[in-house]
Amino acid sequence: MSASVAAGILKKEDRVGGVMGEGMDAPLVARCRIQHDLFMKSASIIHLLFLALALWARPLSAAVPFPNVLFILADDLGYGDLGCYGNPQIDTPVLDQLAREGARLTAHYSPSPLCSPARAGYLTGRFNHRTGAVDVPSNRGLDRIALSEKTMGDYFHEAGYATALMGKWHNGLYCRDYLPHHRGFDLFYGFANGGQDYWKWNLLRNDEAVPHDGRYLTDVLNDEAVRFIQEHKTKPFLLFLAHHAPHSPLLAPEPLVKKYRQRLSKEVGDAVAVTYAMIESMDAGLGRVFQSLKEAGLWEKTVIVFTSDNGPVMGRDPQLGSQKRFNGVWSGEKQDVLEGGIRVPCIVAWPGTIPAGQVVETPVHGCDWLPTFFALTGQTAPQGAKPLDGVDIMPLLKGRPSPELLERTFFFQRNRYAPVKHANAAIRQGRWKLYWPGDEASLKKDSARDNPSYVRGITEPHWEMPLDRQLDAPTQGQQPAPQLFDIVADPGEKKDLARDHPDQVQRLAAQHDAWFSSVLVDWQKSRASILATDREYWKNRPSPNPTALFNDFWIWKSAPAGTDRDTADPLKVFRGYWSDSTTN
Ligand SMILES: [Ca+2]
Repeated sequence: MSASVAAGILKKEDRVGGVMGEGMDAPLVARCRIQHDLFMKSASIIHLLFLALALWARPLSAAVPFPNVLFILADDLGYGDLGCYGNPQIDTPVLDQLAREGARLTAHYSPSPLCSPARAGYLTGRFNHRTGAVDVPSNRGLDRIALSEKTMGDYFHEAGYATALMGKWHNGLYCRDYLPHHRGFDLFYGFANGGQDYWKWNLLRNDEAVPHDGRYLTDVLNDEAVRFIQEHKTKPFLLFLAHHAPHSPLLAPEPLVKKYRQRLSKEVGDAVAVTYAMIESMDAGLGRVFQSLKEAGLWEKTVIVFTSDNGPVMGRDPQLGSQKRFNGVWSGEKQDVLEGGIRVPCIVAWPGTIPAGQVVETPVHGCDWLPTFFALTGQTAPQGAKPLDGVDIMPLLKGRPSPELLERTFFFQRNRYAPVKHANAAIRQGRWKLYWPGDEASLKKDSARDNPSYVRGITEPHWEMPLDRQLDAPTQGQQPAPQLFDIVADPGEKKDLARDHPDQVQRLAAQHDAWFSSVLVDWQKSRASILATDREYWKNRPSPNPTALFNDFWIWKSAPAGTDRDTADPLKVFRGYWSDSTTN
């Protein structure tokens, strides 16, 4: 999408205008008419007739003036991981049914192929670079959304909604000001880092530690969602349910694992069996969440979106082996801006308002959800809110595709640490996609320096440490030539057409470069803001003792062979990890 589109997303006509979608059944037509026509300034006789019919067919929902929002985000769940997206081996009956009752999107793009930046896009409705979140290392602050940004929580809190974020955050760990309950969410029930043990989890309920109690993490989050819904039967709410499944560590209830071990061939292996068990477990729990909406009388008063932050991991799990599995026709996986990394399942349901059984092929971007949801409130954006990069797509979901949406321009770029223009970058416009592969230098991970921030959080209670203020300069090896794909004729991105269409290459490259320059300026501002707030945060707090923190830390397993844990200095073993934070 272009910057010019961005500014106008909350126009009233976008959310209330409308023509009848063809192929809709009579009750749905009536309900859509209620939504549209109530706001019409002048109604024709035909309109009035339709309105009368609609009112006769179904009374208006007077108790809840605008709908609840339930946004469900899975973690590392790929396009091919649900039955309704063609997976022949997995059982996901609840989400398959949700798709039958709503819309199944076949060209839904996550803002980024990686956890933190993808979430930043979903949460702010802005390209992730602008927010500061471009990578995952919490110890470097690269996962953070700058405090100058407004989140979905801020928008809905100020609109009078009850707001909650449950599950994985991964958009700021070390400075408490960056946690969800300081970012517009009344309730944070989850974990702030990128990974968590599914049995020995350690959660936060706002500032209170919640120790594990024997339940499976996925069940814990669904239980909490049910509780939240039961407590908010009369007040509109935004519930951002960020499931950790099926992200590693790969752990699932044994009976389900056993079922998939028996179902899958030996060649597929245990890692996939466990992954599918994790997904089915989530699916079953979501069935309980949906049932609680029905029992509370909120089923037709709640917009539900289910999607994922990025594509599947297809590498090797250290214990369970290959994670390679079905992912539709797409190339690439998590971290890639090839379709397999960014095109993720997305089901949208609002029973009675969004026509059931739709398959939406128009490209949709993860930044669209905030403007789409918020337009339903009829409120103005919070003070200090910045222009959004997404647009309100509710008209599309109600059955009104538009040429403008079909031709929108989407941008993706993801490398390690500081953003590099032509590293793992892509622009899609209509049927064309221009793609720059990532090179080894810009994608290389400094594991010794980065891993402790993830690994520690998996098994340990939450902990604080200063931000690593050092950031390596952008690195890129030989700049790869861009490849051009006709994404409609060649969805698997196999045939490079760059030589046949140099004009398209030049045109799209120019648009990408202009976009990158724009978001890079915003990233630099956000980065400076994040460093400044961190410096202020730690000014009057004691620095943690690194030796104590690293004592008995299982990241020692990744130390070089021959390292004596009892005598080695962790600061030297994990060189650079603490950076200048220990001397400031
Ligand atoms: Ca993820």
